[in-house]
Amino acid sequence: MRLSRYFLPVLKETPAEAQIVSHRLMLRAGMIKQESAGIYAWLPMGYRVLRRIEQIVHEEQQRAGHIPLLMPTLQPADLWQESGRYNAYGPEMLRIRDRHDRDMLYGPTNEEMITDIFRSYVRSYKDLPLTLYHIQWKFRDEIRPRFGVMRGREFLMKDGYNFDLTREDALHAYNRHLVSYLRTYERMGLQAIPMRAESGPIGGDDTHEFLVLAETGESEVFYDSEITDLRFGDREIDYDDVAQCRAVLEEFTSRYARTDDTHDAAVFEAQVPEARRRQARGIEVGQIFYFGTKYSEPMGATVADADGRQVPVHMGSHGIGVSRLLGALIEANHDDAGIIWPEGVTPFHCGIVNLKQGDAATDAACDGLYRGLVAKGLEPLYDDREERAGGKFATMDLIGLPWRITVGPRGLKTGIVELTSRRTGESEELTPELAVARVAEIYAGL
Ligand code: 5CA
Repeated sequence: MRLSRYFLPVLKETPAEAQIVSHRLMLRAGMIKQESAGIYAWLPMGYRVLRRIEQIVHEEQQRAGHIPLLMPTLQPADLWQESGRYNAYGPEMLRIRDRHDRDMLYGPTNEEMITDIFRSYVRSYKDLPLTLYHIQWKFRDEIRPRFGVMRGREFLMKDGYNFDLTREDALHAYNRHLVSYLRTYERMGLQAIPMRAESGPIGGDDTHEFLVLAETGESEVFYDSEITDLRFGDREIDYDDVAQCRAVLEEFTSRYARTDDTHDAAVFEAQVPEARRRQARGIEVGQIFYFGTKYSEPMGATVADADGRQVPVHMGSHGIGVSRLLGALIEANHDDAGIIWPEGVTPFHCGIVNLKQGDAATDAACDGLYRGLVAKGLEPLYDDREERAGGKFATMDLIGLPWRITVGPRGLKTGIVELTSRRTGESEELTPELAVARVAEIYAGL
């Protein structure tokens, strides 16, 4: 993409309404525009990152054997009356009446609808296990939408639902989700710690939230500092292997880590030596639930078991805050000059800065770099505007591409360009061919 032809409305001033750094940077970097409290338009740069995050979520869900579908944003109220949540959900639910006076709602989550889909088609235990998921916009009329996409009213969520014959099978699905989430967040360059939590309006007894530690986080958390040393890494996992998935759950959840809803000071003190006790704040980027037959029983989602008896299926639901992740990623990756995207989610792989636009040699070298990067399957952003070098650097730093190649007449005289890491600020002088090869190598494993 050439910046002169792109739509990147960066702001010079710091927007006064934004209280936290990720919100400020998303507005300044031209990623989002507020249309109403807690409702945002995703401008091209923000939309690119959103799509990248979605892509990682899709890949990791499907790797775990979960099947994508797409349910609508608008739902009939009838389904929620069956589960008893239509009245229980309260003012967070946006209720709508259509022209035929039918009660509808903008879905805050999809347990009822997926249960309805399941009961419409599935009859036998032989069709289990089954996990269906989608990535779809949700609406919750939050009393205090704030911090930009972090607590929106309209937000993008991945929500997945497992259907199993027994409690044990459903607990395996729970563990499988936990493993897939660890992989998902790590691929984005984030550490998200599973913590014991409250289930709230979704229901059920077993639930973990995934928290990214950050001072601006809305949740108060208590944990054993040893937990921050755990990494899933690139270990192989067989998602059908019950013992293997359970072992990962045990490894990541045996140490004390709880949100304030479930925190118990006495247990904390008994289990964790004082030097390892931590109290901090975190951003909740996902939550997994096991709730058994809470929806399948009232809604009649049953299957015939091996003896021909009709039994309600055991279910759980599992969410990832896809749009909130942009905020969490920026909270965890920025400096005074702007965003620092991890390679896994960056909107463009590499920036190209032409220090002397209109100079035949620098223009030709930039075009060559651009073609070279594209030939390697990468997406560069070429700043080809007639602007001062300082302005170009400031824009690149603000939007946070992890790598930048700078091309100027002085370097070109000796056949050299400069490759700079946004994170460390370190530069290397290389030939254009080697610079392309280096950038391609960096992204090769991602
Ligand atoms: N049905 C279940 C799981 S599929 C569910 O709705 N879970 S949830 O309520 O925990 O939401 C899942 C994730 O969505 C949360 O962990 C959080 O990351 C994100 N989320 C929830 N509310 C908002 C909001 N108002 N703005 C942005 N993200 C949100």
